[in-house]
Amino acid sequence: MTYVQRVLEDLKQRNPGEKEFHQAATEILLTLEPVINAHPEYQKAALLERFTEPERTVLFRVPWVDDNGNVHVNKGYRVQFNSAIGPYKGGLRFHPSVNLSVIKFLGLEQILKNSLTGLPIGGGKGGSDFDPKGKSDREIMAFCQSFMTELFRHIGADTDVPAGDIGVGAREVGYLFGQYKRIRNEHVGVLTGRGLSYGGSLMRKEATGYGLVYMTAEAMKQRGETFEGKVTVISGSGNVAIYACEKAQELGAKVVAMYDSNGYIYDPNGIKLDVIKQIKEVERGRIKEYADRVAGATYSEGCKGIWTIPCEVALPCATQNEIDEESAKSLIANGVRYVGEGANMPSTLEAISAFQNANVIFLPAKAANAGGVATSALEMAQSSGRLFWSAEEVDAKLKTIMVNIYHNVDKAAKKYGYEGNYVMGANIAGFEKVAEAMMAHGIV
Ligand code: NDP
Ligand code: 2IT
Repeated sequence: MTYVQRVLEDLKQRNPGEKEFHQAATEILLTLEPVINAHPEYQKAALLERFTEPERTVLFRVPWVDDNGNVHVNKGYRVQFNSAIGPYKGGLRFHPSVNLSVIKFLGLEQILKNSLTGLPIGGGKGGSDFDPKGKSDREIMAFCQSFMTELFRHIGADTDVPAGDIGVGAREVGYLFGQYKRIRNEHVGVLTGRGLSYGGSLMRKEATGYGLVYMTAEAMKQRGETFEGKVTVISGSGNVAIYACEKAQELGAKVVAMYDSNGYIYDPNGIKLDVIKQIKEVERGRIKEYADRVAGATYSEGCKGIWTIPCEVALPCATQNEIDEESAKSLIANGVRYVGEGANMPSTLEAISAFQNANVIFLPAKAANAGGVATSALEMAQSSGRLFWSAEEVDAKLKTIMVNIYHNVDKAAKKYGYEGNYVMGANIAGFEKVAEAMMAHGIV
């Protein structure tokens, strides 16, 4: 058994039942063999054992009172995974499916993603099993205030800087920031994704979706292609999906389908994004309503069917494991050529293999969705400098970062003899910097 295989087996035994964490660790560790073989000193320093064990895991109780006076208790999490190259950085997810395994998989991915951005940010992730759906604004505020009343003691602008993720957007970040500021009496860049009136950055809202499309467009450019006229399917209809759709459409793509957790809409004439924004951003409604408002569009219950729609480009932007092997095979049979992951770990290990075996250009999440956290790091830079950059300036930096990540990943894959394997390229390119910093710090 190799060193990498042994670390993976030990990780599975020592973290029993954490299936999402096992999945992310498997995807990452097995691709690192070539780097590990080139650096025997890593094994001596137990580098992988340390890399896969969070530096700190905070678990806490979050009690809150609903509008009828009933008391609820949720679980709160913050996993401070790795601070070798910068303060812990990563989002907060509020969704009933959140558990320690989910937060650890997201945290592990975040370490390498943040490294790929080229900016000084370590990896962390947090959240709660709280379900924001159907809650009033006051209930959301009560929950966020209670969550921050514990979290504040663990974070800080130079320590750990959370942001949004599923279920945490501008409204939640606002309530979380308000409570942090009240408790600490400090107006600092302790959260990103803040509103523009209190230290946020222009383009942060758009950054993940735009960044995903910038990278996919760069992969197309290298092959003499563009988005123009390409039929595209985007899953989800939240922050990442909406702005991926906006930029893809701007570049000429024909986006024909999107979904929420209840079902998908198909619009052969091309999605009308203003209608999606009205339903999702303004009304916080269900995507089903799109089919009632737009002639020629249809709604189908359930999510999986979206992957049976023929398309050249698929951009999964909802959640983990939304594309399994069967869905991947259906996409391949229907002619998909580019898959860009906007969500974190949206493809199962089997789906990734299917795409790679079929020579689909597969851009893995930690590279393709890094635009969000990269722009968060730009927000941190603006906060520290007490500056405010224009939208054009931030967008230009975001584009440069995404194009650079693509080429760094491409080069890393080629360097180790795996041309076109962007999963290997992203893991290796992200890991090299973190490994170097961890070695420099000694056994800590
Ligand atoms: P949002 O909460 O804004 O949107 C999430 C979308 O995904 C909604 O349409 C939601 O549907 C759908 N969804 C969530 N869970 C499920 C599920 N189990 N099955 C089907 N659909 C589901 O989140 P974001 O857009 O911010 O995040 C989407 C993905 O992108 C996540 O994987 C996140 O980790 C990743 N990501 C986000 C970044 C960011 O900057 N926000 C940065 C990088 C990655 P419904 O409303 O019905 O729940
Ligand atoms: O998964 C992610 O990269 C995010 N949810 C964004 C994290 C951030 O700190 O902006």
